[in-house]
Amino acid sequence: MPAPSRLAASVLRTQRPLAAAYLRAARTYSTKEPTLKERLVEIFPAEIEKVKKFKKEMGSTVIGEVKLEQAYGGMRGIKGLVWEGSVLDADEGIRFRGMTIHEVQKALPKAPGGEEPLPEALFWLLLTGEIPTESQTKAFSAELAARSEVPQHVKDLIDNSPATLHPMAQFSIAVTALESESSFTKAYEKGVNKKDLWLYAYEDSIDLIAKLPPIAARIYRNVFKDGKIAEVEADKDYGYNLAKLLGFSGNHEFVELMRLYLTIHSDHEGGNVSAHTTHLVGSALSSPFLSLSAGLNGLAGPLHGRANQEVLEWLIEMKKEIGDDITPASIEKYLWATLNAGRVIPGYGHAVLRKTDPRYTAQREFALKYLPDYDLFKLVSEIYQVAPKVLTEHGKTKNPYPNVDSHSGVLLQYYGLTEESFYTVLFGVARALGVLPQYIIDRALGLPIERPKSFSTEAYMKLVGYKP
Ligand code: HAX
Repeated sequence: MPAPSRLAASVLRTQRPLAAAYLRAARTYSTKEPTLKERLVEIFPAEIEKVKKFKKEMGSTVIGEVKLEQAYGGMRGIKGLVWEGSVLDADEGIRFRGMTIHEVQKALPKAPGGEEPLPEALFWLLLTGEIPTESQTKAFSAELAARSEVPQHVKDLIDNSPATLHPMAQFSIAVTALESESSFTKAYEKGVNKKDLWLYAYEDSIDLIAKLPPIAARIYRNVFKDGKIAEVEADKDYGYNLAKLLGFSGNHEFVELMRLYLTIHSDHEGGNVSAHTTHLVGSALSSPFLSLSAGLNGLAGPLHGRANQEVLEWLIEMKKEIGDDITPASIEKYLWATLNAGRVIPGYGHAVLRKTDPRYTAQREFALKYLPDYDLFKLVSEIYQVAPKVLTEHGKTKNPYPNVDSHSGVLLQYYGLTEESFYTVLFGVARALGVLPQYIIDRALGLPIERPKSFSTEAYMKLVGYKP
């Protein structure tokens, strides 16, 4: 077994006896290079110091102003969160640790024979700011596979859920029930030093991520198939195993789609409902299991992650309505009918973005490569030509362009994953890879419980000197 680096070893010896036990376990999967946990032990002390110094020297600097309308407007644009993994630019889209989606697609390690990035490598990048080597990624994939066993009581909960219970509700229940495994909660109950909490946050987060594919697949196989689930392969990557467990083993293109899908759906800075909720609930020192399940409940909303299901249902309705007469004029008519019925065009608009979502573009490029002639893809492409104009004329939405959810369902349909009420569960698996790195960082930085200030309308009126 290779030894941990000298710095990691000394930190472990002097500060964190508990970490040594974890490190031994992690080394089982290790290569000659440091494991993810070893890197964190090396990186975090300097990061913590950096933030401490920054806060001390610049803490009283004013970073923005808040208008009354923002209090009533979903707090849009208020700078009040710290999120290390990604930053969203209104025009350019998401950057993961400073890298665009294209750069990430190029730079992250791939599976043998694969061209898409490995999502577990993205998790590493989001957490550390570093790109893991191929062998580090391989060791990390193996660690996730090794930790994937789901406790029997969680399996029973899923198996006993009625097929009529939405897959996202089943998913959230299962993740909540994993709380029984939480080393974080147990450590807290034993009175662990606050400085050590991140170690338990890390362990829980890795366990949780590892168990998501079998949990998601169990829900899918129970609700839509024969309830039988394949085994995780110990030497395969995360996306491969997810595809296999869902029942798409041997379909290389679908495996590639899962790798891309999980990567691009992972993180979208900290203010979106699922990320913010996970972060908020975590600030009360609820475990990663309880925090992520809260975030998943937010993701299940139709204005957020469930939009991918809504898009598919809306496309199917549209196809029924307009039949083979797919022309710009017939699409425009259908778009107006949706808007005039007081509904939103699902998959269009965004709270921050003001251009086409690069996650939409990444999926479009995948479709152009593998399924350029698929009729639903062509329909999505036709809508893309018409919807921005219609939404602009409609005059309400600040962003008339498509978001991530506009495209994902079509790709899944093509490969035979046709049950759209399952789509948000896949989004949830991906979102865990984005929000749990921040959960771990939050505990390492010792961030306090979140508590913004609220006022009643009466109190706001008084505050701004308004007399009705
Ligand atoms: N179709 C019709 N109207 C839309 C619209 C759309 N796609 N997008 C926004 N609008 C409307 C809003 O409902 C709002 O109307 P009211 O003034 O009557 O309330 C108005 O335009 C201004 O909204 P906005 O400031 O442009 O957008 P918000 O920041 O309030 O909301 C949403 C952002 C994504 C929720 C919104 O664009 C929407 O509802 N889109 C459709 C649902 C969707 O695709 N959601 C997924 C978004 C991506 C994501 O989070 N994925 O998980």
